[in-house]
Amino acid sequence: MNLDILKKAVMALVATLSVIFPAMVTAAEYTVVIENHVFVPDQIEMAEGQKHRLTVINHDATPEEFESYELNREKIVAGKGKIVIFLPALDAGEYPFFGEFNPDTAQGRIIVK
Ligand SMILES: [Cu+2]
Repeated sequence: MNLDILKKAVMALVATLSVIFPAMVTAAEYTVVIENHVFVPDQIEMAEGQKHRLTVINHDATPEEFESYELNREKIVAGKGKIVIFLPALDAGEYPFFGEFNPDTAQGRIIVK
């Protein structure tokens, strides 16, 4: 199989997948790390009118809970664990989130523009 045919086959596959799994293909990807009970970064900028996939990686040995009233999300991330939060297209604005187990230090916000 020459490279051109392979390239066309891959493009056709991606086009097919984008029809079957639109969220997988079009969601913008973000990562936030929990370290010493603090979110790094503590501000995440997201674009308006687009779905989002936020990976939360916990470097601490203790569990944390990613929580946001504004985003209507609440999910435990185990010590040294990882979770993925799927978010729909959001209106412009600020969406605070916090770590429910360490709310004094674990504070952050998503800023949608
Ligand atoms: Cu909670």
